[in-house]
Amino acid sequence: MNKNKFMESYIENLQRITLKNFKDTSDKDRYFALCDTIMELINQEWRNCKNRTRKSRKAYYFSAEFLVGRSLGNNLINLGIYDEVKEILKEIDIDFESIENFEDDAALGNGGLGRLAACFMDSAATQKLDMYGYGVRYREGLFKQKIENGFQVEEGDHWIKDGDGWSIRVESDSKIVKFRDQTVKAVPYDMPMLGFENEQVNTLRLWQAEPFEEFDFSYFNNFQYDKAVEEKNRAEDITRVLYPNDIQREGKVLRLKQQYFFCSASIQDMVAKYKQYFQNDLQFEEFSKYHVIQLNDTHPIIAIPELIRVLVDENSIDFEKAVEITKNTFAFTNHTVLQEALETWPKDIMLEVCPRCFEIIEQLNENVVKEFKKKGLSEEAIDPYRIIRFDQIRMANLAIVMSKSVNGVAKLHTQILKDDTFNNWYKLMPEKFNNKTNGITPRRWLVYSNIRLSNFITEKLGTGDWKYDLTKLKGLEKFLDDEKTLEEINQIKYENKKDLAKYILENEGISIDPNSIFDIQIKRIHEYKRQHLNLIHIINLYHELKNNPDMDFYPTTFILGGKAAPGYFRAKAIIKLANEIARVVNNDPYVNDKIKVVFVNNYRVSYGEKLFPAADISEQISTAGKEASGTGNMKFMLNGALTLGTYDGANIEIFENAGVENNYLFGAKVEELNEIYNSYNPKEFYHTNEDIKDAVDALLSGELKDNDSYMFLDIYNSLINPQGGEKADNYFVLKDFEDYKKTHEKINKEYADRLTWARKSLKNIANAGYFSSDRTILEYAKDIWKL
Ligand code: NBG
Repeated sequence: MNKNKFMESYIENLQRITLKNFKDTSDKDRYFALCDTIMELINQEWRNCKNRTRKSRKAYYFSAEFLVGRSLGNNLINLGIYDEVKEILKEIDIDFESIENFEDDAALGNGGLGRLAACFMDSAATQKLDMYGYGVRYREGLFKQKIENGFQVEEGDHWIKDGDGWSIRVESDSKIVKFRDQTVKAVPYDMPMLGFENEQVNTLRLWQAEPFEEFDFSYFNNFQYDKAVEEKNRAEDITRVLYPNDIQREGKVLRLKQQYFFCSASIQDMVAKYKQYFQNDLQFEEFSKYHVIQLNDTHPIIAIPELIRVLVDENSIDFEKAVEITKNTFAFTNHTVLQEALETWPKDIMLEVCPRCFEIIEQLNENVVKEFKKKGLSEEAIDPYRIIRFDQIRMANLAIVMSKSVNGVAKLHTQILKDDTFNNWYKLMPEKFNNKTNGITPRRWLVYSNIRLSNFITEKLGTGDWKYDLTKLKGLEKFLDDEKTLEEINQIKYENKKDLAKYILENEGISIDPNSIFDIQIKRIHEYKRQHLNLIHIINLYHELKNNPDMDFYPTTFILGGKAAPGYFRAKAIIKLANEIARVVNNDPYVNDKIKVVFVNNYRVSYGEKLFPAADISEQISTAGKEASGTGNMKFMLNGALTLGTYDGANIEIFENAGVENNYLFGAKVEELNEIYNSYNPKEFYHTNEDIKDAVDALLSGELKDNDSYMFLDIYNSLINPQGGEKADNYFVLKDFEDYKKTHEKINKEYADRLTWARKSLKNIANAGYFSSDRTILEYAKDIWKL
């Protein structure tokens, strides 16, 4: 990059877009001008990539969520000009951090599933894989979380209200999407996805819904202005909001409309391009040779009948042949074993949204039934395989029959899919099933967000090659017994903790001590993730410290963060509980120098970038068998935190790679939980374990106040009183409590030996290479996509 040229065009852009003199421009102006300048810089390579890949085999990642976060810093890192641009800005007296903070997170996802899609985009480009992302351009990203009086309050997140510096509207590629009762225009916005220091620029294409005709002038001329605007609103409604549910599904017409909307537009886009570039294959003989579609969970499965529809109805392909093409095109990833997330759609809703797709699904269902009868299965034996049953369309079944590959996202998860969730299918078609353990991009989650550690690693290894091949971190193991290195590791962590403490003071108004242990649990709030296990442990510890002030104890700061789905009462109760514990503990002068509790407000990607580098302990305490993989666990590990975790999801692989002795494993395993499932009685634990009783009783003793919301009673009941068909303590919180507490005590003792701790930390960093999403994406490319 030519520095002078960059500075010149930056200032020129700034003045052009604002019509102001340089010194009068605001941070917002400066931010958007910088986006423009960077977009100009990559324009040529982006076009080259688009042109070069017209006729190449590509993977298409279909996802209802892409949790991109902020783009400025990451793009500069990937372009390799982060430091230079910072310097240039400094020369003209612009503070990079303040314009960086101007950028709103593109929160187009709920949690891990959406963030995984974003990490995959980064890794695919970095590995020079031609992967195209297709999704939805929500006007409102995930809600903003405010905490009022300890309660979560949701606020709108109109993330593009000031503009969108990172997208290009490609009007000419617009598509028409037809619903039973409505026809809308799908307009693509393309975001460049930059590879790390290479020439690859892939595209993330997000569709926005707009009215097919801007205004109905007949209404307008009749002075019925409301009616004229109505259609416009009805169209725009489709991409107005991201459904704020993580794991749970929403059985709403609008939700299915959203799914069909982006899938239909994307399929039409692919077919139109194919016809344009492969004019001599109007029979689509080779369509699946050039396309593979990876379905990110159940949300985009409607793309399957849509491809058949477009081939059959619009291109006169035989139905059976269209089915064959489709089967060779799709692959499906499952992201959870929780039943509440496996989508099913009632027939009437599907008829209301996309009747033709329903017809096609009916036919596919008949095919399945016929085929299985031929195999000699009885009507009853066929039931689990039916795509439609009791007028419910079972999307996962549809995806499994129609895909050439079905994968889980961590070893244990895939095993559970085979043994349990999809066991019926696995027995018939074992060859389809495979595992792809998740990963994270080291560019965002280390190079960008933890500059100190990143520079240190490069210095130690003598090269920055590890940024392209994260397994090279293994080279750090030669410093395991080098005291100076270990001290440096501790020093870096300390500096990061100081930064976080400052940020937390500014944002949460709580002062925390960077010399204390930073114990962090950040993720969506859900019972299976067991934030309440963490919280009742804190209550018990607090009581213990009060009763025994001279107890040997290493000061600890417990940090929690995460959003609750707005309709999930118990998750919101957990947030209130966290804030209430924080209020009581932080205001108690008798324990104050020993424990602090912080619930960070509005946890999101950009907050995570500050939290992961500063953690000593990574809390990964889900009930064994329930967390499909987790990816936050990997971000912590890569940044040198030790995992306090159950034998669940990718934790297991973290223990395998870094050594269980360098982490803290606790809790019951899946097999044990399966065994005791029917006989489990949490009351036994409550009555026989004083610590449990002490902590659980505190929920109702009046010491903690839920402002008459009955939230703490709800948590209490969920733990020990079976209600309304639901078993008590479904997630085995009380069962695992004692082991959790003991493990915390062990951590507290061992932390004091700072060098031994640093050695464990280094062990984790050195073995985090496996968890790069570069590795994951290369596995998809090799095993499933054959790219
Ligand atoms: C989530 C799982 C996580 C996993 C991510 C990414 C859904 C449906 N699933 O454990 O809960 O890490 O997917 O695979 O959001």
